[in-house]
Amino acid sequence: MRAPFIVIEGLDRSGKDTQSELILEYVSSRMKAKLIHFPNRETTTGRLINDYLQKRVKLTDTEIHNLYAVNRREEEVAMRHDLLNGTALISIRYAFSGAAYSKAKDVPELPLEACLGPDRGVIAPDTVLFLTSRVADVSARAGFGDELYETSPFQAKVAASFELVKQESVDSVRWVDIPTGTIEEVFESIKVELDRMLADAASDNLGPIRRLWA
Ligand code: NYM
Repeated sequence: MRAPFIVIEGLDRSGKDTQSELILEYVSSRMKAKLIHFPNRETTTGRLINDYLQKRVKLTDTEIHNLYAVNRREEEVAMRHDLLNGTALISIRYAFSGAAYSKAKDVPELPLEACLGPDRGVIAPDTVLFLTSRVADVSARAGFGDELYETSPFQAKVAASFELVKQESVDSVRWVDIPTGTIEEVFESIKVELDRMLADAASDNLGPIRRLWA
């Protein structure tokens, strides 16, 4: 049985970590499941990304954009293996963040096509759960501002670019905008999607692994 691949996306401090733990617990009660997170800060590329985000090293916008994409490609073999061997994957962020954050920088060298380019053909998730949120709410959360990109004007641009990325994605993935609410309310909306996916997985209806934006 091919296992489902679920991506959770949203602005910084939008609740992805909290919801992904609930998703992991729920999915794990039905099948093997793993939580992954991009950027994976444990690898060589991830350590460099971490230094960039912590403002310890400077990289050009194109360099960091490509580095994020390489950081995802590094996991592809392991991800494919898990999905084909019945382990569901829940990923906090994926190529959608990759394109949205770089597009939000609004620099001439990164038009939308260049933002999507390095991730074309990566493993497509079955569903993208996009946590909608208001910039005013995320910017009021604890820790906001610690890393590069965590400013209200930039997050507003990221929200707008996620809309563009969504338009590019709806043909190849199921994109679900999750309305804001309490932790429990948000998870209730997510659970509807999980139930649908788990039912598809159980009846072997997920189909073969697809490629994103390809
Ligand atoms: N980010 C994340 C990108 O700019 N491009 C990407 O491809 C990915 C995966 O990294 N502000 C940004 C979004 C976040 C930052 O992510 C670190 P997190 O989930 O806060 O560790």
